[in-house]
Parts: sequence; structure tokens; C-alpha cells
Amino acid sequence: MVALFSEFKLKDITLKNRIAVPPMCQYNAIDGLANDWHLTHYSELARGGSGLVIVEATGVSPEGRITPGCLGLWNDAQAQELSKVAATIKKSGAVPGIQIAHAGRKASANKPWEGDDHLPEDHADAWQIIGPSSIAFGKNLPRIPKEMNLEDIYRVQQNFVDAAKRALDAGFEWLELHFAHGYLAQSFFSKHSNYRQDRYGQNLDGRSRFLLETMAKVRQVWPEHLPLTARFGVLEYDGQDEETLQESIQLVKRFKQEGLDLLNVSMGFSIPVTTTPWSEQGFMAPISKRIQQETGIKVASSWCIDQAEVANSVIENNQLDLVMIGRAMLANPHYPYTLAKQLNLENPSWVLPAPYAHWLSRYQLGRFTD
Ligand code: 8OZ
Repeated sequence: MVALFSEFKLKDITLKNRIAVPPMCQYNAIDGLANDWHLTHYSELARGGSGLVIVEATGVSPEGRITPGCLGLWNDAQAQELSKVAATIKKSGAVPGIQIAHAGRKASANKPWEGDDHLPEDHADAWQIIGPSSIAFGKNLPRIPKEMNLEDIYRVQQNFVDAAKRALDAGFEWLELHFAHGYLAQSFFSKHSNYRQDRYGQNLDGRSRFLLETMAKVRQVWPEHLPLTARFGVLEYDGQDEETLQESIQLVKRFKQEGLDLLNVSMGFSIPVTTTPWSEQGFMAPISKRIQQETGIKVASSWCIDQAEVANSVIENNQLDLVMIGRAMLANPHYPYTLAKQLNLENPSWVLPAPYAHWLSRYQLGRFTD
């Protein structure tokens, strides 16, 4: 038995293995609509053999997008195009997931390869950015967000609810709330970005409120039998990590009470300069294990967990329930097949959809399967 290729059941959903493709922005949409790029990109990823493919950060409102090229789910036309993406993922043998997001003060930006900075305020495509407090992220994202009033807060929460309903109608079976990476929800939680003096700030309870309320509201419309998950930054690599981790653990316990089924453990990215140990394979695995042990939530994580032995051992040792593999999948969309061979899975071809598995296993001609 190869642990990485064992099934994983969460609510009524069974993944055929423990490999998931995390959300990776494509910045390639117009008006938030999925197009041929997304259709082929996601079907290619799903054909690669992962158990789960999560569609990129999809804005719950126009101003919730990171860039003008991000996907959206604030209208029915977007849901219609995304339903084709969900269908192709499913037909290719993976469970279709989607991440819904609001980028907060990091919104209204250029594509990473066109500057990775805020669009100038007077740019035709720019929009007003919002956040818990009027504090800029800094460096490449210098714009100061408008401090959200209560009406803004309730509106964005309703946007999350409406997007979740549309995601369900479009055929997605796994929902991930983007509560990480310095975007709106994370910025409510982080002391670096939340200076509010009302009940959405001040202390741990207040800084947690936006996230908990949003999750509770979404859970009411997202069916009980389907996984509700969130990506959340449990630490910042800012020198205050033990304190942040302890706060995160308190919050994750409350997420669980609100009906969270699995946490995609990540980093906060609330400040521009951090001490993240990028070169260590699997550096998030021990942190995820701690979250799992102290809260009882199932955990997934990504960030440099792509070598076969590492990916398999974090599952075997129960550090993670799912391994998220993103960049290696872009470089080689059939990476799960490569992993299956490296881990000596009996019949590695069966990681792939039937038409591919058929050809790869038919004549036992090793040279065709390399
Ligand atoms: C990693 C680090 C910061 C941002 C996302 C584009 O979460 C991102 C992102 C990923 O959507």
C-alpha cells in the first residue's frame, strides 16, 4: 500500500488519492468569465491523476478580484462558464473544487508578470480597495484601503454566500474559502492590518469575527454532505509565530464548531518581508500536524511538498490528510503518474483516466511509460 495513493473520504466525497491541486491564479479571464484557457488548463490538470482539483481564487465581487484578469462568481454568466470547468474536472476523474475569495487591500493589482503592483488609482481598470482598517500592505501594494463600515462587512459576507450558492449550482463539490495570504479575511485576523476599535477588531475575538460569521453564513447554504474547507494563514514568519499560532489554533477550533471540514494550512502573507524557510521541503507539514493535533481538524497543505518520498511520508506519518501539489503539476500535468512510478505503485497507469491508462498499460512496453 502506498499511502499517497490511498483514498480519502470527507463527508460524501471520496478522493481517489491524497494528491490535490491547490488554487493557482491564472489571471487570464475577462470580466471574471472562464474561457478556453481555463477549460483546457483545468481539464489537463484533472487528467493528470490528482484526486482533487481546486479552481483558482474566484472573486465574490468585482472588487474582490486580485487583478482584472481573475475569475469571478458574482453573476450567472460566470457560473455558467464555470459549470463547464467543473464538468471537465469531474469527467477527467477528479473531484471539482473551487476557492472563493475577496482580495481586500491586495486587490486592484496588475498581473504578476506585468508588475505585480497596484494599478494606479486613476487607471481605467482600477477600483477602490477595502480592508478592515485604512492601512496599506506596503512595498509593491502601497494603496490605502477604505476602512469597511458595517454595511460593507455584511455586503461582502453576502457576496460569499451568493458565490457559494453559485458554486454549488455550477457543480462544484468541494468549497474552499480564501481566508489566507493577506487577502480580506486574513487581514481581519492579522494584527498587522486590523486596527479596528469596534467588534470586528480590538482583540482575538473581534479579529476572528469576520471570518467566523462568513463561515457560518456560507455553511447555511453549502450542503452539509459536501466538504466546506478554508485556506488560512496560521503564521506569518514575522518573528511572532508562537503567539500567532496559538491564536490561530483558537480560531480553528471555532471554525470547526461552525462546520469546517478541513483546513488548508498556509501562511498569512500580511507583511511584505518575512523569514519563510522556502528551501525546506515540507516545511508546513509539522505546523499542519500541530493544528491537526490541537484542534482535531483534517489538514491539507502545500508549499514545497513535491518530492515523492516527502509527499508519501507526510501522509504515511499522518502529518497531513492531503498533499497539495501545484507548481510541479504545471511543469508536468501528469506528475501524479510520475509519483506513482517513483513510489512503485503497482499499476501506476491507473492513476490516469481510462483512455490514457489503457495505452500506457497495454503492451508493457516500458519505453512508452517513461
Ligand atoms: C501565494 C502567496 C500569495 C498570494 C492566492 C495569488 O492565494 C495568491 C497567492 C499565493 O490567490
